[in-house]
Amino acid sequence: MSACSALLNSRVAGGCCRLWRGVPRPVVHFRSASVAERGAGRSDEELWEAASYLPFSGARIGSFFQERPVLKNPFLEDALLRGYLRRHLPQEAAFSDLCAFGERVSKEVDVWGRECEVTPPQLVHFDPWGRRVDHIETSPAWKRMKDLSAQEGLVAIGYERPFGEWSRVYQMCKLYIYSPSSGLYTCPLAMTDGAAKVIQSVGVSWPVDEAYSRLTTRQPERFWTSGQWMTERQGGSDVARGTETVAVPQTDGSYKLHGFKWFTSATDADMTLTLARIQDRTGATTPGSRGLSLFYAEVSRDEDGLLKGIEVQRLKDKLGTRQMPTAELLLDGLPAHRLSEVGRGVASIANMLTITRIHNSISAAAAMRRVVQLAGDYATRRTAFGKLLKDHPLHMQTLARMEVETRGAFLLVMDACRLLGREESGMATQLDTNLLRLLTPVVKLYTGKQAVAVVSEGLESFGGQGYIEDTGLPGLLRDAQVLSIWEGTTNVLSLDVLRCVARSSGLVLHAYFTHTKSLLAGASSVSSLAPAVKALDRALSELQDFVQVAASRGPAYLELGARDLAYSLARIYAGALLIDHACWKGASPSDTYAALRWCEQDLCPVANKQARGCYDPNTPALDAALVYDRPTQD
Ligand code: MFK
Repeated sequence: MSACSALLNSRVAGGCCRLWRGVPRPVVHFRSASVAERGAGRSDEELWEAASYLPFSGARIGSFFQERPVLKNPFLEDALLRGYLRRHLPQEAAFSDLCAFGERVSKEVDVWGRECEVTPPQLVHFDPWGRRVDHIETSPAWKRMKDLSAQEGLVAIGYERPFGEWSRVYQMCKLYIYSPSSGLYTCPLAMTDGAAKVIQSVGVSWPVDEAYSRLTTRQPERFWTSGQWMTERQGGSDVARGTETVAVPQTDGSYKLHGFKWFTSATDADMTLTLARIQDRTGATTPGSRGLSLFYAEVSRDEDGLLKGIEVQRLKDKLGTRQMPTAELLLDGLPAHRLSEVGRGVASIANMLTITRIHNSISAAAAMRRVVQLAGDYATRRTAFGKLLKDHPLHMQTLARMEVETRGAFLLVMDACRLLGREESGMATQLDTNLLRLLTPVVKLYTGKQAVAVVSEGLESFGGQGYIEDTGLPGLLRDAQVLSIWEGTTNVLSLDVLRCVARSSGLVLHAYFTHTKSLLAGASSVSSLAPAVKALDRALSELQDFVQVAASRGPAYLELGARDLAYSLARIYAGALLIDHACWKGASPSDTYAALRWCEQDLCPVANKQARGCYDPNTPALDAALVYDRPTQD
């Protein structure tokens, strides 16, 4: 008997009858009764009437509706975040602010974030009378995000420094709570923070004193955001060779910029920092990095409402980050001021890159945290195979693995924030400074990759609903994908790691080994952590061996190992941070468990791959042959 006829029979047998007598029958496509069913004594008529009790029809859609995952206060829900702050920043003011902000994010701001997603920005090129206007229209929610960012001090805190060396940690904790609900407003905030940092480093004086005060204000009506226009048509990684924009000196000492910026994020900014090559009297420029200088420009309109020196060519059609306007810009005489010494553009904008890369890492850890929180909540609501998801051990194992990744990412990025805060408050030792230089690219590249993997796994934990656009879940994955791309791709940052090792003559690695060992020192007597400490000790010595061997080989060898080296640095350092946190007197059993689980993975892939000859001289040719392997002609 088919499932359908079984259902019919049970209904009819149960005698629970509400017949369609006297009303037109609904149009139901129902197969004719089989001989066996007729034999069971039911006429076609009876079967037809029974069909009307099917719970699904034009009038009824069934009574079961899956409960949605609920976003609760992301501060109160986050045991590691609260534990970390209790340990390092036990200030009532910080706690109550983060708690109140978390409440606001879950109750109010998250809805705005969704509004930003469903109301993406539009470019209006012309007014109704044909005049060019180049207006980027953003949603009301996007504008509310700007006001909120000022009021909550999301940039300002980094400059007010209310908690001394821990101010950056406090600021970034706020951004961590905010990021997945921000409708990507964290992107303009990252660049705004970076611009304020650059201005501070070159000196807060005319012509950027007003800009600095606006970037760091808490007054919404004064608050400015900044762009970071670095990418041109030739690409965004090799900035030194790819920048064609020229700066034409003016008699008053200012410049006019002419060029084409190919990928400008959050283009509704009030100002920007950008790179260009200064033309001499003959129109010649200096090629390469030495030819680049850093410029400050305001985005403003003339009395006719036209953008001064800028044409917005078009908005980008992106996989994600659709909430935010990203544009191609023609700079056609944009008035600008030089901020760096001539030819020191890249070095000067590097301060901005440090800040934006840390913001990027915060967004990555926050995306992981958000999907883990939602998936955990959903597991308490959805039943499958007779029990809630939370009671399925395999499901909980998957969520626990995501949680371990999230904890590692959180501690990695918080440590970079801790070091940044120490540097900015004048507390940093040389070791701190060296460690920050090394960790910034490592943390950014590692968390960017983790975020994509964890968020993707998180979507799967919702089953098909994770793939449904208006649940808001797919947007998390789309927005995570950019985190490993912008602000330096994984490989570009891996090479940055090599470069900072070489430029510091290995001092950044010395700082790394010294600090990692000091993190482990307190754990040697903690028996519950012994397997993790042992694994980490072994990985550390493997890493040291790799560094020694690699130093005696050529640059090609190091380049091939660069990505695995960066991953090893990240995994070992995160393991040490998890162990260190688990040793804290306020730590929970889950802190210990997370450290143990983290340290079960391959902590030093660069050593394992080296042992398998992955960086040997014949490898590049074999890799290329594999990539371009094509069918041979028969
Ligand atoms: C939610 C988060 C949102 C985040 C905001 C997203 C907004 C998206 C906007 C963008 O995507 S903007 C584009 C971002 N672009 C990049 O991140 C560029 C990626 N490429 C690199 O990072 C290259 O490594 C780099 C352009 C820096 C290479 O340029 P060069 O000129 O070949 O660098 P070089 O010669 O190694 O260094 C020049 C100087 O800069 C040196 O100083 P010195 O001359 O004093 O020695 C370097 O030490 C310094 N430098 C380079 N990278 C540095 C650095 N200093 C500190 N930190 C660094 N990372």
